[in-house]
Amino acid sequence: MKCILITGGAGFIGSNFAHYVAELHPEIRIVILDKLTYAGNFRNLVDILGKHVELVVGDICDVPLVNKLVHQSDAIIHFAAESHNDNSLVNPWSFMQTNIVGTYTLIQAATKYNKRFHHVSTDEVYGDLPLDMDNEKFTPDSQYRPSSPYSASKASSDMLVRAWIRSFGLQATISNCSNNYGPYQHIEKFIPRQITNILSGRRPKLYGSGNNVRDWIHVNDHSAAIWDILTRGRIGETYLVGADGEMSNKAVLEMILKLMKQPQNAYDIVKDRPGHDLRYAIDASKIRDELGWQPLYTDFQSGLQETINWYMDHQDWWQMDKNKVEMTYARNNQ
Ligand code: NAD
Ligand code: TDX
Repeated sequence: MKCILITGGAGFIGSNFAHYVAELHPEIRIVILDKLTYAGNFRNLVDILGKHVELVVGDICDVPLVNKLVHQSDAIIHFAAESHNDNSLVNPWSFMQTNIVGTYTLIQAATKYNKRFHHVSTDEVYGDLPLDMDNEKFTPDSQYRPSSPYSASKASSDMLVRAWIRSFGLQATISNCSNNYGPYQHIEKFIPRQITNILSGRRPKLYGSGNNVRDWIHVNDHSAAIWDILTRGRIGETYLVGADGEMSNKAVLEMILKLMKQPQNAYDIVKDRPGHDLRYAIDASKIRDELGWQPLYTDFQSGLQETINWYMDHQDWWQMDKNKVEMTYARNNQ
């Protein structure tokens, strides 16, 4: 591959992936297509932009622009999305537009120019699992049962990619990953919200009982998995990505409080998310067995400490958004 197109590369996971490829393969030209919505940040890329890495500010629903960029690339890695469940419950329209119409626009172009396509998706398409930790996990054969407008729009985009593979021979793979954490994650999301609440003198906010379980993976392990699938995955296949990182929200919050030297009960319980998924858990044996991928960040506590340090060291990155994000949550009693 001489040139890759990364959609959504100014967001959390896309920018981490761009850094990952730029470091590993400086010979590859990287073009990033990003609309720079509230979630995209030009500053996530400043240290790699230059001769080999270019940012094009634009919309994945813009057919002429997408056709031109796809035509020039050898492969497309598609991250761009509206990604926050809570926002999708208030205003679902942009989720339908970007996640469904945007993916459609990209796969039409990738089919037209016969380009390799990797679709980045989420474990949330499978709905949720019972809370019992020893219970079943999601596998590539799990039924699609999305619960929120966000996960329904991501499930729709997966279905489009699958149909284009079968009907038009699109050279595509799909990955469904669990909850990511690490640097550059928007402060609307659970872990950075709590860290920046503490750093700005606010109390952390836990939805409902706090018993809901998420399966955490460090964003660098996700980047490595996507690279392995892109370069060695079987066309037409779906790979589930997860690092056996199941923890309840309450346990994660208590770990953040401990690492930041706060009392264990220094948080507020707030209104629960409507339709709140109980538990996600990934069986990643397919990517482990077939591609030899394995997570390197196996100690969640030290990954979390590194992440806390990043938000402490990059207060200028998040501080200007903090009041606005918290005002939006406050309007929703969260
Ligand atoms: P994010 O919200 O941080 O970033 C999304 C990026 O897409 C932003 O830079 C934004 O500007 C851009 N974008 C939005 N609409 C666009 C449009 N119409 N055209 C061009 N660019 C647009 O999201 P993230 O957390 O980095 O997630 C990236 C992808 O990974 C998403 O597809 C998401 O569904 C998937 N995913 C996320 C997680 C997670 O834990 N965050 C887990 C599994 C899968
Ligand atoms: O303040 C909060 N308090 C709280 O208890 C917030 C923001 C969240 N929560 C809970 C809700 C969830 O159970 O924490 C958990 C994680 O919440 P989010 O960070 O909003 O993530 P989630 O809804 O699990 O979805 C994430 O993982 C899958 C990403 O945002 C999605 O893009 C990805 O597909």
